[in-house]
Amino acid sequence: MTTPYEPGGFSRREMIGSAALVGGWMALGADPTLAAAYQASDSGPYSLPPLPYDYADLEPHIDAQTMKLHHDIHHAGYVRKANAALATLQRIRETGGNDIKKVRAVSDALSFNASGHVLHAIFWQNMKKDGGGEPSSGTDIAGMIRRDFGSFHAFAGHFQAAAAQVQGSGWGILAYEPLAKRLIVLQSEKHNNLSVWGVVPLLVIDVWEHAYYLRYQNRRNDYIKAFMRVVNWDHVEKRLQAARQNA
Ligand code: MN3
Repeated sequence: MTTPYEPGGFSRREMIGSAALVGGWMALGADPTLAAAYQASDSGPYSLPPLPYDYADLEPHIDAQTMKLHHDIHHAGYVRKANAALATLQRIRETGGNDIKKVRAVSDALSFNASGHVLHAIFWQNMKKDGGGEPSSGTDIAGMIRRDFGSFHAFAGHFQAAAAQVQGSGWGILAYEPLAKRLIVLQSEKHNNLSVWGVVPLLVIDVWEHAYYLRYQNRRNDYIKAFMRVVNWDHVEKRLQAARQNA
């Protein structure tokens, strides 16, 4: 398989290891802030990256208890299960026999959990204390948002509506699509449905209930507005630069 997105700094083995995933290494790009998420741990190629701030730093917009449970329990579970799926597939290849019939189910688990890991790793970095507002004028992300959506206001309305209208659990995603070289807004159901192959997520909002129910209960729109007040646009700009360099 040839791909126009081959990033630098990866061994062939590492690339093959994660190229099986939807968006795995492509989503990483060359963004150094995500490196900790892709360090091998004892149980496989993925690790839970530390939060880049304290649990309470996003208060009052995102509460500390939600951050702790979300990162330490939910995200950790995706990491563990993604590593486990890869290990199970390796065992199936080695032992063969009747276990080969489990490939469909384990592939499903790999896609779900590894995609969950990728998106959460980006999500934590996408937020910061005293974030929000609009990207600084003069940045590429500000210019491309204007070019591809008309205005920041139009983008924000589209992005928030996409997040609000996710059916069930999922994500709103601002992504760079490297073939058309433009920004697109996507929804994802669960972690891995409704994507476009090859896109690089730049800004992602988790709209699973575990991301907001403790503070906002069923008021998803209030949580989405709160998220917009903690967006780390400097990080989104860094991800865009990395995605364009590696496209
Ligand atoms: Mn989540």
